[in-house]
Amino acid sequence: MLSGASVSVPIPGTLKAKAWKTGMNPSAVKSASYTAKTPDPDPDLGPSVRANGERGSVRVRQGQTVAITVTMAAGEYIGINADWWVVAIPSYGQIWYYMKALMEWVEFPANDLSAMQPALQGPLMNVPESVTVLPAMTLPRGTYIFYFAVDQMDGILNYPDGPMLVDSVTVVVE
Ligand SMILES: [Ca+2]
Repeated sequence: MLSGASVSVPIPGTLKAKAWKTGMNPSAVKSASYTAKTPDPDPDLGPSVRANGERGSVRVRQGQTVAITVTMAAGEYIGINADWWVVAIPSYGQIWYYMKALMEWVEFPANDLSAMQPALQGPLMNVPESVTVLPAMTLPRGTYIFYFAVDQMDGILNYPDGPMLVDSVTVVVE
């Protein structure tokens, strides 16, 4: 992730992220606490996820639709093989969701990160035009966090040890 960025993660603790390049040693570990939801300081690098076109935190009233889109700016990581992850975590219940393929969501038991599969496996590339991962739909009242992340291509989520580039958007349905 980006130095100095704060992100929301479902598990309390410290998120560690390392930059990586093929054939190079990982860079120094960068740690960030994520109690505060501050905007990404460099929105032009890495994955970005938006709700109704907005980053960070979005509020809608019940009955209003929510659409989730993603973009990617690969920057210096372009061409590096990666797992691409899209995950939705509701604040209620015991079911979370990951995107298995474009707009194909699969539910899994909350907190069981090993149950997830990447949405895509392949080299990091620039995706400047928004790609819809959740078409506009109404959601039950509650809070939802949508994550878009990339990490080393090994089929598993490299959390919490990284390296990982991640962005999230929080949706509050009132
Ligand atoms: Ca991985």
